[in-house]
Amino acid sequence: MYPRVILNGMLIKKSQQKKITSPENYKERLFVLDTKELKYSECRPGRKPVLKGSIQLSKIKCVEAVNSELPIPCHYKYPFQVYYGNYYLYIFAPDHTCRQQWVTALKEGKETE
Ligand code: 4IP
Repeated sequence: MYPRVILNGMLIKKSQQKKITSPENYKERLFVLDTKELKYSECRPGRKPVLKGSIQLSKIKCVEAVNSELPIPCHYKYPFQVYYGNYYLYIFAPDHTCRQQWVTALKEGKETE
């Protein structure tokens, strides 16, 4: 069966710093959640989105909103985390409602996958 898109939108992600030499940076990405995967792509005006990463829902262990006391160094201020494999992917939503939508959709997607 083909995957069905559940939710999509522009969010900001923190680099996962998978290597010791990886930089810490924050990039705006188009996130697409479907019934199988969470994918993120780079979008540039006049170009097709370029896929940068994907996480199978079956690999996701936990999804939670993050309450941080620390200043948030990007312009979207509502973080949530996706824990999968050995990594934490930090994603920032523009508002509380949007964050809640993503957290709920990811939890439901993970359960029904
Ligand atoms: C990259 O920095 C981007 O932030 C990548 O994000 C990120 O990959 C890389 O982290 C990080 O080194 P530069 O663009 O300055 O090279 P994106 O793939 O969205 O472009 P992740 O793993 O977060 O997708 P490492 O740890 O994978 O190198």
